[in-house]
Amino acid sequence: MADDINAKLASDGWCVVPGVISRDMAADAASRLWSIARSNAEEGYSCHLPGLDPNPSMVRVLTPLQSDELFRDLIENDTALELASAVVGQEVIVANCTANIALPGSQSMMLHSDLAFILPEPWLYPWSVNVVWCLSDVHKENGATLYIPGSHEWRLQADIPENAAELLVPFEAPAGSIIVMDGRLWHTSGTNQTADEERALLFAYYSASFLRPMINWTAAIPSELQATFSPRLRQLLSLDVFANTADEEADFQGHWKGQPVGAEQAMGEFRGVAARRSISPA
Ligand SMILES: O=C(O)CCC(=O)C(=O)O
Repeated sequence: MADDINAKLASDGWCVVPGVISRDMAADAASRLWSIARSNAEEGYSCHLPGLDPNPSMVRVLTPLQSDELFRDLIENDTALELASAVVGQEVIVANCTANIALPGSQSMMLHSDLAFILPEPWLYPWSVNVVWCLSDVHKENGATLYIPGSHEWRLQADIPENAAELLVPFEAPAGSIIVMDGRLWHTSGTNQTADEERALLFAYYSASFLRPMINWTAAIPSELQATFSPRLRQLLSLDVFANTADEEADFQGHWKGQPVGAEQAMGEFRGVAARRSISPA
């Protein structure tokens, strides 16, 4: 990744990378979100979360990964993963993945940082990162996400100034870009003041692998679907047995039940230790 992008991420806590996917692909992804929202509604799940949004003009799609391969490709996208690792460290996992379509009339949710959702204060290190896929053009008038410059340096809730709401500025980017946002950056959704623009964003939220994700992917994704996933996607979603263990350590540990050597050798070794125990009980 270009040095200037990494330097900007480290100093400002965010960067925009344009053209990661084409405008057509972004538009296709946005229309697939609508299909997912529809199937979730058919199953009885509303895409309005009254605890988060002041009105139903924000359409929240909570299951992109489970519902469509395109979003699984985006979560594994090389550019996204490279930037996520540049913020968080080499081993990242997926903490959550959801999308918000802000329709005209949608309004701001509460100010928050994404790291605060998964880790209590103090927020000392950039242990999470949101890669925000712009599936439409995003600008102030159509409800661009608003952030507070420098807020990734706030360590405690008490550091939030009283005039925080006055400090918000929009992330603006063309469809097909990603906005990479340090998990400590305080932000909120904007207000969509346009007559007819839909602002669609996919939030691919990654964290360091020692933090528990917001979703237990093993429980959320049907096992037949999990069986089709690549090794990298399985690792990103923590689907395999080892968790909270660096890759190399998992290699030393063999199988989670022990070293896989076969019953004959394992029983021979076991009889050896059991016999020693009977001679000299611990
Ligand atoms: O939709 C947005 O612009 C921001 C959404 C957000 O931060 C969230 O849903 O946690």
